[in-house]
Amino acid sequence: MVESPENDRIEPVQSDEAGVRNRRARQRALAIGVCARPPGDRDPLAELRELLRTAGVATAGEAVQVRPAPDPDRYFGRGKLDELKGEIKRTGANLVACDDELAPRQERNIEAALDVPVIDRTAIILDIFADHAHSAEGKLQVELAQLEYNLARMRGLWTHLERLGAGRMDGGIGTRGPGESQIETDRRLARDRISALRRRLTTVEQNRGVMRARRESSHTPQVALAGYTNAGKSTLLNALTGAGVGVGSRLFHTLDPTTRNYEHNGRPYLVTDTVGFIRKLPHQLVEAFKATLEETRLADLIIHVVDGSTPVDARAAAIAAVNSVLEEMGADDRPRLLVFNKLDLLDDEQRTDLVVGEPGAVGVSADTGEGLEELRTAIEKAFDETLREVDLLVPYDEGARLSELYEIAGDLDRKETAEGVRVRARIPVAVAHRFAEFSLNGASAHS
Ligand SMILES: Nc1nc2c(ncn2[C@@H]2O[C@H](COP(=O)(O)OP(=O)(O)OP(=O)(O)O)[C@@H](O)[C@H]2O)c(=O)[nH]1
Ligand SMILES: [Mg+2]
Repeated sequence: MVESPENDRIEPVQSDEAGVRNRRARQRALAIGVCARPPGDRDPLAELRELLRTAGVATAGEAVQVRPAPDPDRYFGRGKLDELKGEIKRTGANLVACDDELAPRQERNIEAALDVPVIDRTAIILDIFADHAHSAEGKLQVELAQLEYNLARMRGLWTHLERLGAGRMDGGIGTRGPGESQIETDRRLARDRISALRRRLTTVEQNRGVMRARRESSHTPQVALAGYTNAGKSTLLNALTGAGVGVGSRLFHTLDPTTRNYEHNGRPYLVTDTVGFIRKLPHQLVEAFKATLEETRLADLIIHVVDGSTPVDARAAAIAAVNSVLEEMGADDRPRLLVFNKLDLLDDEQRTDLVVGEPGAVGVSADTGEGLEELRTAIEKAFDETLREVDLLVPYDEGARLSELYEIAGDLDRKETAEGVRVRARIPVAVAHRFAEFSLNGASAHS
């Protein structure tokens, strides 16, 4: 289907219809990547294979070149590109998938040299996001990111997409969503569309802000789960709160934020699960998902969920990738708690290795429930510092203030006296002054 982007109509990104998935499965990719140092027993293209699998593309073969940096014109060196021709023949690959984002020039040159379509890491991730976006907001965000990506490639796109389509009949990775309409349009129309999408997203953002403000006024601690895709964030949200959020062994299963609450020692906590991060996460996505990621940026506490069962190298890379996305989002100043998940997959020795050098980190298994109580306690402790003990005497005719206290403090200790209700509670420092007039210990008077 070809959409015309000139109007303000926001069409959802085309979802898979029956059969599309099969067509895509016929795609067999030769996965390529550049390594700065010899890989040794590392598996440098493991993640790219996983991304391709999630996108429904089979990996037919792999090629890695060790060089300090990719060649600016051809990504690989000339000699290595020649080798790839033989590799494509041998493996029957009908697509080349590159582990890095390619400059349009690199893409064109590889295609010219190998005569098969080339897709890069960013296009694959955008395609997966397009596939996994369910909410109206998610679809708008993905479409915006795809348009931004395509706009930068507009000059080459005319021939590029035609060739992609011709080489593979129809459908397939890199041709869905706005990609199709780009062929018939020009830069100006694409820009108009981008502005329209941005306007729509601003409205969504404002609505989200209203909801957030309502939650904030209740002073319930807000916890955000952040982490590499597939670390087990959604599983952990379900385990902590009993929510029924979808879980999947594919990458980027969750795109829309979900917030649920749980209670611990009488105090409610709000937990938000949202989109996972990845190494070299396309910046167009971080930009487009701003509203979604806002939940993380404004959380009182960020729980950084790490898959403890991944090999140490990949784990360190995943942790670093998450830290850098948090930084890019401007969330690196939020209090953070490191949580190693999937403990059930580890033996005793591996469990010990995990927490060495990570004091304060908590180990859990979202699957078996192991460590969840420790995690709840660690979360409670993180908020403890923001609470103040107050001792109040609330007159009987101040019933409304008393219910306000209940709402804020959750658990409180009350005793009826002749003058009023004596209340001992722990309330957030930020609101303690609101009850100063009832204070018996004076503590709430100076906040
Ligand atoms: N063995 C084991 N598997 C787990 C555990 N937690 C999650 N998993 C599995 O890991 C995979 C990913 O889990 P999700 O909860 O979907 O991960 P996520 O971090 O939400 O992933 P995205 O939404 O893609 O970012 C699923 O197959 C889960 O069943 C755990 O504690 N132990
Ligand atoms: Mg998830």
